[in-house]
Amino acid sequence: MTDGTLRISHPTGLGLGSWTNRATLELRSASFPLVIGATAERSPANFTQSANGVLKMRITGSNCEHDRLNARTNLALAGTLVVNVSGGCRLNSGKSFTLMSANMGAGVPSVGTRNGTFANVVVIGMPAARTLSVSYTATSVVLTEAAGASARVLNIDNSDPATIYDPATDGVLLLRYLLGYRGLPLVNSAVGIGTDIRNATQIEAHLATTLSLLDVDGDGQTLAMSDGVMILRRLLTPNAALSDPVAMSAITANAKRGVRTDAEIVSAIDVLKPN
Ligand SMILES: [Ca+2]
Ligand SMILES: [Ca+2]
Repeated sequence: MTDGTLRISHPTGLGLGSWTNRATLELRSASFPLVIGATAERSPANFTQSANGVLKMRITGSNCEHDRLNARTNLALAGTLVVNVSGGCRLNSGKSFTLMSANMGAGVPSVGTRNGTFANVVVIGMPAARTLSVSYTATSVVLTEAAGASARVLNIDNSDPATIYDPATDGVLLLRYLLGYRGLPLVNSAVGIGTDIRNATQIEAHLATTLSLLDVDGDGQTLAMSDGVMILRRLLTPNAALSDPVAMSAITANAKRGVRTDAEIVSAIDVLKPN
């Protein structure tokens, strides 16, 4: 598969052989795992995702059921995994979810492994005070939910709550930094008020260490006129709902690069500004 989006809800909907995803594959089968290769077959059946592939899975409903993708032989992973938590699922008890498994075949060859990892994992719909992180075993991909907010990356000046995520300070600091300003020109008239406020050197260090997280459209670069502009727009419209496509598209208009959807980009921004 090389283009477009394929939504799939039948457990054997991809047939009996190997499958390579170079586009967008969206699972809709929380009741049954999507199986790559029937277990009774004896030839290898692998699932491969290339660097430009996007795999979308859900954790959904009041019981937090989740999509699964099982390969009879190998999983070879790259590209992007998008996990959407929705449908009344409340994650607050340290649950873990095995989203993908290799080596699920009973036939020969019976040894399959998981190889590679996703370059980007985007989680949409988590409460601000919880995190969902990905880990890998020799044969599987696991998401584990835990307490603890992600870091307040977008409180760039480390100001007090009144200006915690403020377009006129944090937003301006980010844009100036990405445009190359350092020292006094970086911080001039753009720092808020707080007991542990950062100076220019500390702001530069904070942004240098979090730069990859600020690549909110996931194209591999953190740029002023794409990531910086979209983050600034989100700081200006913090209450626009992820479910409002018009508002989401206003945030990303003429700025986004890469393959993420508008809501995925804004979700990636929101992760950086927990309450
Ligand atoms: Ca701030
Ligand atoms: Ca980017």
